[in-house]
Amino acid sequence: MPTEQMSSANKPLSAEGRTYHVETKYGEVANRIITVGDPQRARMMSKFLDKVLFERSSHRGFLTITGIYRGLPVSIVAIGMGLSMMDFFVRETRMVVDGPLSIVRFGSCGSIGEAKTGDVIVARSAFGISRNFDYFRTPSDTHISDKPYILWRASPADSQLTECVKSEMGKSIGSEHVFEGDVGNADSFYGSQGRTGTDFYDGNEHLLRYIHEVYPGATALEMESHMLFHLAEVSTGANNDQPKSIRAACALMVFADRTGNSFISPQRSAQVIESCARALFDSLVADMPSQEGLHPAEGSVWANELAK
Ligand code: R1P
Ligand code: URA
Repeated sequence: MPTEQMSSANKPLSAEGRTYHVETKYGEVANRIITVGDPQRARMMSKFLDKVLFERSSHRGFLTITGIYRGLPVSIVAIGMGLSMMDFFVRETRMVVDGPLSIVRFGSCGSIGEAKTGDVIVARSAFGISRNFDYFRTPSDTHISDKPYILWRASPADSQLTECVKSEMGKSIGSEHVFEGDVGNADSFYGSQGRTGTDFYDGNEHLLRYIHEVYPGATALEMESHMLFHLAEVSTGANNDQPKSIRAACALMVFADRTGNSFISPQRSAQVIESCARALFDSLVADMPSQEGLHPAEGSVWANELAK
């Protein structure tokens, strides 16, 4: 068990030891995690757990569900949308779980490659796409870049976890529906994903072409994966002496076909979630098949289950 946790400005915790935004504490979150954007997706996926042991909705919109899948503790965390929510989730979850964390993001995306709506894209790496605010000043100020959007260098997905996700996903929905590629993590659904309109000046008419020039393997656009992979890349061990205590992968359902200009129906997206749920849990179990040495059975919501 962890030593007594103190609340501070650096690390605000409730009297019960819950983190400030996600509102979980030691023993409530498993080392194997599926993270999604939409809480409804999290609830749909929780039906595939053998047993649900814990559920909490935080005042900031995070939903954590922990249960048992094939005899092992697994959590599903719905985080909402965007880079900051991923940052809150990864950092605050790291605060309350000891040992290695395997995190698979199961999100939605727009395809800028061959994948069509209903297909799944597994991320090889993820890069950031940020709006260059200074470019839009009058007169424009180009001290960071003379382009309206900044493309950050890619962070890799964990190769072992990604192989597990790809293989389980292929078994479940057919390998012809599983694509692999680099994912662009934009800071907006609109401007920095190259969606055009007349309400705002976004300077993004050539953005998709620029993305393909810089990242020829770019296949998907979404809003969280680069932050997840980046934090995994800079994660440190329990005593700050073992790098990369977090390993991460990402599977994205194609909701928008940006080439064919179509969007998935709610019925079809529900079907895709149902078809992928088991594959995602199975990939976490294949990646981390035993509970030996993992963070505490004692005092955790799964303690009694594992003792059976
Ligand atoms: C935008 O509609 C949201 O969908 C994608 C984007 O990353 C963004 O969060 O992912 P989720 O479906 O997981 O939320
Ligand atoms: N999510 C995104 O961020 N972009 C899309 O086009 C679809 C889902």
